[in-house]
Amino acid sequence: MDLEAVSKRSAFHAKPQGLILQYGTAGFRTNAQHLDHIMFRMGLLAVLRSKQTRSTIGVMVTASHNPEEDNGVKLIDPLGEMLAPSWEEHATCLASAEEQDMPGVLGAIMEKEAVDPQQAAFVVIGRDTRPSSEKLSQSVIDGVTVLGGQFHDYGLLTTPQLHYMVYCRNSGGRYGKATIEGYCQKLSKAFVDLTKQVSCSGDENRSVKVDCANGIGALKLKEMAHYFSQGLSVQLFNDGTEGRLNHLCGADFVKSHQKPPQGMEMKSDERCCSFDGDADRIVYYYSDADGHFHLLDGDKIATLISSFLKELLLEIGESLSIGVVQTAYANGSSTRYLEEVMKVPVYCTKTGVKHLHHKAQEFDIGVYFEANGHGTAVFSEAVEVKIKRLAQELEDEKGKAAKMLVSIIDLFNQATGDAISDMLVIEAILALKGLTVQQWDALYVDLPNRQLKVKVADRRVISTTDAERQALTPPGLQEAINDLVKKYKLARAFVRPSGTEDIVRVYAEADSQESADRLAYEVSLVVFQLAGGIGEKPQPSF
Ligand code: 16G
Ligand code: MG
Repeated sequence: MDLEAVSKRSAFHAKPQGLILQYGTAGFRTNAQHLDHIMFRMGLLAVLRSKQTRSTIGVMVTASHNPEEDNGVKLIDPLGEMLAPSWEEHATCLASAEEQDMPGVLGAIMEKEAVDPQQAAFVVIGRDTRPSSEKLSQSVIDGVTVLGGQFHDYGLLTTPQLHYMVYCRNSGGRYGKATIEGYCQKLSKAFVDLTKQVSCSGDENRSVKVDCANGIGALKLKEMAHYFSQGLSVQLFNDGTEGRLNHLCGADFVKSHQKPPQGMEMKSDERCCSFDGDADRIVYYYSDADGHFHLLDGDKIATLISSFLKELLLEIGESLSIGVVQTAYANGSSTRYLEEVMKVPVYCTKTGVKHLHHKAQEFDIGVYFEANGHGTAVFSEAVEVKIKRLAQELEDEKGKAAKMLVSIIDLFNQATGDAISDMLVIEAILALKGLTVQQWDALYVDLPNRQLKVKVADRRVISTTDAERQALTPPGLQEAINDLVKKYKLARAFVRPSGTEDIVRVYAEADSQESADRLAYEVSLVVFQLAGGIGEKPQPSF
């Protein structure tokens, strides 16, 4: 490998001196102006990872739900999973190295990871619709080619579609064809097969309104719509023809403001959903006859999906284990419902899809969702084989249930959460069970909750344990939170440093909105006091 050529080429993508960025929860993310060198270097790193694993690696250029002027990049590992943690560290080192030190850092990673320079490398690249994404993905390609890697540029893709492509390419075609047609055909065939089972007396009027956050989801849903045009009518809003990406719309906006996006024509009781900017998150909602807004977040989605899967398993009569994985942000009512009413084991992990994904893989069937709408269900390979066999062998109702499970396995993007495939699974389940969005919502009532942000000088002073539910440092903080929580009914609160923004996040829930708001405010005050708050003191907003 010609490190001198790398060095020369790198000069065209020079790192601004002193700029240090971290590979965070979901890769690098910041204002697009600061990312050119990062992109080039991630192209280099993807080649090394590809050589080491002898597999195709993905590089996705996106900043998900962040504002349009931001961008970001993340690497996708061979099975369509997030990059392994030890390589996240390499990514941070490589990205932070000053220009003259960069080739040395590259060499050190190769040595540490025993990368064979002679091994071939293949990298696939995708990007979202941000104005900056095309140029930045060219910088990734520049990095790949200077190290002699081969590549395929898919151009515009949702993040989950690139995960799917990577998984397909590394599983010898078993998972599907690594093309957009392959993706559309796989999902639409499974959706059509599944919804064939809907009895005619069910809800005939199957249509859903989708807020696409003015992002890539709109383009990809348009490409797909004709594949399932008969089964479901999908009406797109915020499709990118006018508004700005993620501006006052999208899943993150709807979830955090608990109100409908701009640009969506909502009539009472109509089923609506929002994707985020790269289409890996989805939340549902409707507005009732009195004009009240009702949000069905990732927790409600996990409940719907896991209860349906449990019913199918009961029908088939196979004792397969099913588990639900959540984070500390899961609404307390959802956890209680899953454990006490549905009798499904529930586990809590740290925030970030990779943590949930790994835990979910411990079960025969693992359903994981973050409250923000990011999730999927994963089936172990052995379970998939077994269910496919049962679908052929079993007859009558048992056979029907096994066939439905096969379709669900095909519908879920098992590599990662995927708003398109989640939407199709949800729409199919609602149709099969004849449920309206109101009936689904009524499974349990969310506890009122509030999230706040606090600015501190260094958010690393806060460390947590117990899946982020308890603060270890600074001293006294957890005790102070415990004392505040005791003042309210059905209350819970926790704080954690954000992995994507330079702030500390506060979460509180309680029996009333007023109590949740008060508790969140009081917790932000103790964070400000004990964890080095900067700027203006938190103010009550109630
Ligand atoms: C990233 C994560 C998401 C998590 C969020 C938390 C992935 C693909 N995405 O967007 O799962 O909920 O970060 O952000 O892992 P925070 O650390 O700023 O709260
Ligand atoms: Mg996203």
